[in-house]
Amino acid sequence: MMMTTNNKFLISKVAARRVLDSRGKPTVEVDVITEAGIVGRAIAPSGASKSSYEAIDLRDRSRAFRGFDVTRAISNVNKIIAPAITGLDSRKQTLVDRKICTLDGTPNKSRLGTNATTATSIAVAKAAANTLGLPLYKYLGGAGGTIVLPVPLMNVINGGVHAGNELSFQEFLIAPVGADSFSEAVKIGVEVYYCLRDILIEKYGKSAINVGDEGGFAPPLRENVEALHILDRAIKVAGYSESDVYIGLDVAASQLFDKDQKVYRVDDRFYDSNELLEYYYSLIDEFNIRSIEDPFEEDDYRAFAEFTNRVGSRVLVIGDDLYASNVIRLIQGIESNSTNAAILKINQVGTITEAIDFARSAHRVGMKIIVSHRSGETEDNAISHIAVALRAGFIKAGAPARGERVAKYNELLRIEEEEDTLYPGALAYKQYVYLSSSYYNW
Ligand code: 2PG
Ligand code: MG
Repeated sequence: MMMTTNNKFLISKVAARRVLDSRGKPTVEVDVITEAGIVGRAIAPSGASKSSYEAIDLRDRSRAFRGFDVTRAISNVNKIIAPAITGLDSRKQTLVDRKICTLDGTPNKSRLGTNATTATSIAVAKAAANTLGLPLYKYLGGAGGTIVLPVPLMNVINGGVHAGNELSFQEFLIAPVGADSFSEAVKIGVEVYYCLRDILIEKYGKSAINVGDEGGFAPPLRENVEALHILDRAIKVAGYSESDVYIGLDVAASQLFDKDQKVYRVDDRFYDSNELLEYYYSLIDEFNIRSIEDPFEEDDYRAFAEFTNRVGSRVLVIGDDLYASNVIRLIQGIESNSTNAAILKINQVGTITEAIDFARSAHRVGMKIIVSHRSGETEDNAISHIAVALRAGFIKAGAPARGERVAKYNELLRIEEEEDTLYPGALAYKQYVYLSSSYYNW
């Protein structure tokens, strides 16, 4: 006998549209509406320094928007995904995501496009959360227990492919760990950002405070060390010590790697991976660097492992392009002890379920997870909720400036108003501290 169901959580409509991201590029926004008439809306971000192993962001390659239009991805949502998930229970995230993966049928979402699948997957989660009347972080993270707010890794000096300057490292970040709360961490981050601004103007003039894609300054510097000295000074001038503010780097080394010559071009010099290791050791000796993301190109698990073995007790060695939020690549990293931390970007893999599987697998072996934005972002603040839901302890969301970046930090300030919140500060960096011993809702 057929059961009739009157379930307000059933997906009644899925609709995609073209909106713009922070670089003015088209991207996919998806609305998922439940039978209750409640909407979940999400927008796909997009990267510039991408891993070869990440899911494919589908672009039209037509003349419109100079090849960046997303009409194919939009039509994939409206014509392929929508009919397949309409009628499913929005709370069954795993089922919905599995369906999307099956429809795509490729290992890297190259048929439907990760822009189509990511926006849909997140919109489904939001629709279920909104229908339940819960904030997304509670819905995904399970009710009850202390809310762990993440340490913000704020990218205050931009280089690499995110800026029009000569700096080879892509990101120079600050982590305000010596705060008692997330809001105090934001205050510290902003104060350092202001001081950095003043120092840059004083040293190089007003053009030095033009900003890059992630809201950090993009000064006309050529040497990474120079940027680190300035950052160090800004932290001190703002009145903070080494235990208050840690420094982080995202080298994005795949961008600096010459595959034929097997060398990295850094500050106009060439390094093989052993020389690069030595270079990093000297930087870590001189500066208060506590995290380095992608210090080597995306296939060099061995160099990552050697680096982690040597500095891992003091520094987070983070795999971003290395793993591309992909569990298969993560397993290889775990087996070779390549890193002690990993970046999580949902659109690198294409659905929330796969992203959470990745985070769980990393947490299970004591690897830290840093939930991350992309350089092309929007007002969507889902990653703030996901960082809290996962008890990740870290979020990387750009400078404390520019609307699409502060949208993430502002949402965390709102979440902080809940009772029983914890800001882990330096504890988040400690090995063997599991902020993530939480459970998930499905
Ligand atoms: C990174 C990211 C975000 P993109 O490399 O970590 O900062 O950059 O989104 O361009 O890949
Ligand atoms: Mg990176």
